[in-house]
Amino acid sequence: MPSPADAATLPPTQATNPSTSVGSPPRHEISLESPRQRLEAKALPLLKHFVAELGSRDEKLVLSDQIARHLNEFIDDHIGDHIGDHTSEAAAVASLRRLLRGCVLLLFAQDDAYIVLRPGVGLQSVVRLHPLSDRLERVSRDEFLQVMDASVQGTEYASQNGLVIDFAPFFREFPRVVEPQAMGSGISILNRHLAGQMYRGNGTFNLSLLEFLRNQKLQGQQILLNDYLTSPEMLRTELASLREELQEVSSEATYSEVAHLMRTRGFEAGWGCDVKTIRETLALLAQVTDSAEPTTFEALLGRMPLIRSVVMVSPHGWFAQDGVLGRPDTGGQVTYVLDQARAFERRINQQFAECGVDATPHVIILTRLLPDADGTTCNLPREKVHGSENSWIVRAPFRDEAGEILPSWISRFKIWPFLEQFAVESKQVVLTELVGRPDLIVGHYSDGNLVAHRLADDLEVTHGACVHALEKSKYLLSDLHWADMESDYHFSLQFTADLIAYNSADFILSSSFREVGGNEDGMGMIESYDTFSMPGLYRVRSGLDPRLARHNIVPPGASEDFFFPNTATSRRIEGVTQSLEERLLGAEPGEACIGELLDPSKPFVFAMARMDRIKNLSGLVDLFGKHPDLRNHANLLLVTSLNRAELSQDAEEIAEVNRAYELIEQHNLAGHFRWAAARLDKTETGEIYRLIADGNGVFAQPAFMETFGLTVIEAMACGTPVVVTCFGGPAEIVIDGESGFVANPNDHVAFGDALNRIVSDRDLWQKFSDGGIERVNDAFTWNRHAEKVMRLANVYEYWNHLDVMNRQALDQYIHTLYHTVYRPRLSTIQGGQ
Ligand code: UDP
Ligand code: LCN
Repeated sequence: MPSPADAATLPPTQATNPSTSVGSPPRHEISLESPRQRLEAKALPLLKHFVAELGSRDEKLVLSDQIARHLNEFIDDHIGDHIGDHTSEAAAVASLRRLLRGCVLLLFAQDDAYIVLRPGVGLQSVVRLHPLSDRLERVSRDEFLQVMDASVQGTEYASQNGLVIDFAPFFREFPRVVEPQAMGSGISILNRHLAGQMYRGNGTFNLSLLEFLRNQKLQGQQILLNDYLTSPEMLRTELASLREELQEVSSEATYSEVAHLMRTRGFEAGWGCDVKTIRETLALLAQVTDSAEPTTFEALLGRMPLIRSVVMVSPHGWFAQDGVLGRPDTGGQVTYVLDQARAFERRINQQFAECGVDATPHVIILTRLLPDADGTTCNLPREKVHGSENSWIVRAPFRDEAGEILPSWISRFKIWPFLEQFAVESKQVVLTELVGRPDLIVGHYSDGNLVAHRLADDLEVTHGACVHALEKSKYLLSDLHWADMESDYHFSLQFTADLIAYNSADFILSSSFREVGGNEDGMGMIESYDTFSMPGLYRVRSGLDPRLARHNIVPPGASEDFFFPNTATSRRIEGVTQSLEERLLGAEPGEACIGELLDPSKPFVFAMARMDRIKNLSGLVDLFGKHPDLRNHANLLLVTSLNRAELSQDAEEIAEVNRAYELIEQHNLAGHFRWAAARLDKTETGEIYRLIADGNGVFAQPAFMETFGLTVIEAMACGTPVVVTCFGGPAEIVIDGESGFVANPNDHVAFGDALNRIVSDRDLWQKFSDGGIERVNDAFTWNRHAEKVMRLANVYEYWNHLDVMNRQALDQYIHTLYHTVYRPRLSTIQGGQ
């Protein structure tokens, strides 16, 4: 199976050309120029030379990491020695490096080379270079997609027109992020744009605001404004009088003491629990009616108690609170969703208390019911979320065509045929559970968001979409060579579902830049859906644009109940500490562990992840085994849900377990490693990180690609220094050299050196331990996450209510794709096999 680590080309697919054609909106071209792209004259011969060398390697398609590697070699081989002496040559090299920084791919077609450049974060632009030409020519998206198809299907097939998908026309008026660092603040930008636009529109803004605030009910009770206020002028007058009257009342007086006074002026509950808060909120309202200033408007809407019930959708994998993490398809998303549910409930409760309304939040996690639950609670239709007052896991089954319930777990790649019926059944479950419609639906990952889309569409509720680790950029050329991978992965369904669900969502939540538009050196996950082709199925001229102001980076946290510093000794539970020490860290391997330790007092290099290829734990075994100093200073500890291939039904997991065994033997690691098969609960997980910190050990996250990486913030919160992959979210979490090290897991020596430096230098260890705790406290907390999501949801709810997006055409296009592309492909999966 290809992974981002193997930079190899794959054989061409035999797919046929599409015969269907859904009306594609008007053609558009990219227009992305930047100074970085304007190649200085001197660099062109250098680029030509470089491209010619790459071309001579007989590979039609060269991908980003190969390009970066070959470029370094090329510069070392041909130029290296002269750079210092010749400034113009140095300038040309610098210019070439700038031009090719983050370059996505290079495709050779006849004499031409097509180069996908990244003129900025989240931006791509295609140029063509002919050996006899003295300039780079811009290439349209359509032409490029055809050339890509031709590389797989041959020119004749590729030149026959097929289905083209293009979402750009629907978002033409939608604001875009210009500065890369603003990429995480989509809704604020949208808010600024719309508020300004509406305010200019002759009082429309104030009228809409009045109607919106008069429309709000909470558990059947009118809140915010009542019908006494019939015009924006009246709102202003009564607001001014009320504010004056409240100046006469003590700030400590409660809402109920002034409720009557407020009601006579048209104001209901929801403005604050006491007069001090009510005055603040009314001051915001007065400012907003005066100027629609977007930040004040966002602050005002953020305070409103508009959301009481939330449905979160996460169907795949094993969703439960205990004994599931580490099973196939079951990892960070489960941790994330459970913590997010608790955080939402806390935040809504807090907001209700601050606003002075008497209501109870209700949060539902909608997932799949698994009758063959293998000792877990996945067979229970309803389960309360630990540590919550009114948050529930609610399960609905998957059914086959005959309506029979599917008993067992099936891979996330094969669940597509069951989701439509799951959504239908879930709708009833949700309506019964909540006794009405939810206020917000939050989908998770591809399948969760497809179901969330169906529900939100049906129930007319705001849909926030959390992305998580989508597959498209995890598997090399998963679009171009989809047909070869189809029987295992069914990417034709998944990528279509992603286009449908993420385009229809009202706002999109990501955890890192990597999940959206990437960084200067590499493409983002959403960005990978912008322009792509699945030869024989469709071409996507514009799928998901990472620069649209719909993307919001709101990182998650690590639960403070479990992930606290090892120095907080009074919070640690002695029994848990002892049992973990005996089972996992002693000289003799405990139950389900392998590997004796010659010297268990050495610090541990610790890793905990699923045995997926992309997590690269076998790479960690390899680099540890090859690093004599590191072996000398430390032991290796792996905690994974299993360490015996025969217990797995997952092909990828089996291969990875086998590979780890081969490497253990090859490097003769006996005496230096421990491999524990364990499904730790959250208390134990927190404690194992702390035990590693007690012994001055280090946590390693060597994945080939990680979109966020919850284990990284968990380890840091516990005071365990970390060495993390440079590919993806972990590199955004860790400030290299301050709160840990960021290293390239393909560079075994460098990664091993980073680990070794920490375990052999006590001062550095301490610096990273303190730095990690500080970093998590500053940037990764669930309270901040929930506060922000609720604010976004309120702001979006407002714009949604006004229908400023005029979504009708977009919705129709999405329905057409669902019925003419997505649904017909379901028949390619037989009975979930
Ligand atoms: N985890 C666990 N046991 C395992 C592997 C993982 O408890 O054997 C937990 C880990 O503590 C974290 C989550 O699963 O909360 C993994 O999340 P992460 O974001 O690091 O990776 P993912 O599995 O989502 O790719
Ligand atoms: C999936 C992943 O692979 C991780 O990188 C994330 O941390 C997790 O989901 C939660 O979003």
